[in-house]
Amino acid sequence: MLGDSGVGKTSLVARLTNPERPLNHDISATMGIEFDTQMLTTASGDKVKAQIWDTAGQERFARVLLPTYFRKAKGVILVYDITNAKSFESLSERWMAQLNDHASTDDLAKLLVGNKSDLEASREVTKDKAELFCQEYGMELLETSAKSGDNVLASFEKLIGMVHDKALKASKLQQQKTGIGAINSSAGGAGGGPSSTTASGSRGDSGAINLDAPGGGASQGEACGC
Ligand code: G3D
Ligand code: MG
Repeated sequence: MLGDSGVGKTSLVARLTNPERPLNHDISATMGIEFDTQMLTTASGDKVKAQIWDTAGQERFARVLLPTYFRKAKGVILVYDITNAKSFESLSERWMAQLNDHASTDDLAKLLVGNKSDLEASREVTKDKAELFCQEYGMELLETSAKSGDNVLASFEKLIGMVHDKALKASKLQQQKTGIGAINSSAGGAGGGPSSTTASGSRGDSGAINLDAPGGGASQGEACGC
């Protein structure tokens, strides 16, 4: 999950993983990076265990921590707030630049999400403008509301579907080369990554990296996320 502070990244993940939990729960500002796992179903009916990394927008965390995760990520949801033009501008000025610098963008599935669609009266970013951005960067757009729940599940399922398709294609290629099939595209990632296509795993595992713990970031950095 990438995007400026306050656009609703944490609320979107919370709505997905705990649909019954109200918006203003006790996760004020995300510190560094936190993760949740969630079983999701692709359009083709496959079950995928997604590991979702929720980033904090603060500059000092972004500079130090994010590059490690960008390199491991299989997919990214870029979030802006439809009532905040600045948060949309940050996508091209900041977040896309960071992604291009640090992520293996060819392999990365990307989805643009305009959040807070329930606040239509305060809209500052038109859908047309967002569609243009999507055309430029080759991604799709969904408008969501973490408050009402509108399109939240659809967004995560869309991204995970793209990640899953890429993993299957890579697996088929691998199979052609070696004669052995392996769907898991997260080789080297401890515990599997967001593209892990196993149907096992529990819902709701979650954790937070202790930024003060020596080596904490490095060990968690072995997992990958979106
Ligand atoms: P972030 O993780 O991107 O920093 P948060 O953003 O999830 O912490 O959300 C920032 C604020 O926006 C929160 O309000 C949250 O309740 C609100 N918010 C998130 N999504 C929506 C939405 O879809 N609609 C509306 N109306 N509000 C939303 P507070 O008041 O706690 O700062
Ligand atoms: Mg947050």
